[in-house]
Amino acid sequence: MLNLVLFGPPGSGKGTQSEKLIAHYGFKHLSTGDLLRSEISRQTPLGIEAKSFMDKGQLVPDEVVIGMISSALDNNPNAKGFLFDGFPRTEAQAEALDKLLRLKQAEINLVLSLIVKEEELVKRLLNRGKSSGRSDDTNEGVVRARIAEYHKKTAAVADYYRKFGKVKEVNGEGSVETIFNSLCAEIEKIIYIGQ
Ligand code: B4P
Repeated sequence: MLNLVLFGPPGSGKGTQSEKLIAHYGFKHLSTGDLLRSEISRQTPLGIEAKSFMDKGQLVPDEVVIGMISSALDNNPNAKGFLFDGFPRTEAQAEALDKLLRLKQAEINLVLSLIVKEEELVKRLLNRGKSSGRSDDTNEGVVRARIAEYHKKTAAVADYYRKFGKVKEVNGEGSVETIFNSLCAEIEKIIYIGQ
């Protein structure tokens, strides 16, 4: 079982690249952003609570997203590997994920960290906001708050995995195809080592 984290600031291309990686490798895709937006569209109590944080550009509380991921892991007992997209976003989430995977005799094998400059992130997200209908993409103040939240709480997650030598940085600027090829090259290295 190969488990990957696709890591990076908001707008770095995690969602975009995840789609291509799951199509290519057959991982089970777990995006906390998608799971939360699904709860919001169904107007569940969890979704209503999450929306109040997301609309301000803040992270949703750890216990909410950890609970969601725990259920998603239990609901996919036969997955041959997971691609975590947008999770973990805090050190507490990273520790919780390690514990959940350990129960399944599994671990995170690789963290792919997309590197993109801040002005490019803002440009991409506001651009997506014109057509996506995502309320957190339309207001520049909220977009910048999300990036600030990333620096305050999420960047440290890479340091957590760095201690275990699991992080590979990949340039997240350029064409979607070029970035995809760079990500695949890193994945192939560990698939090869694992054989
Ligand atoms: P997410 O849904 O995870 O999304 P994101 O960080 O905004 O974007 P992503 O990096 O996936 O960007 P994408 O590929 O789409 O989070 C949304 C919110 O949910 C968070 O702010 C938070 O409130 C909450 N949340 C989620 N997970 C949480 C957790 N674990 N804990 C607490 N809260 C959580 O790309 C963005 C745009 O760039 C797209 O329009 C795309 O077309 C474009 N793009 C992509 N690659 C490009 C390239 N190479 N060149 C040009 N444009 C590109």
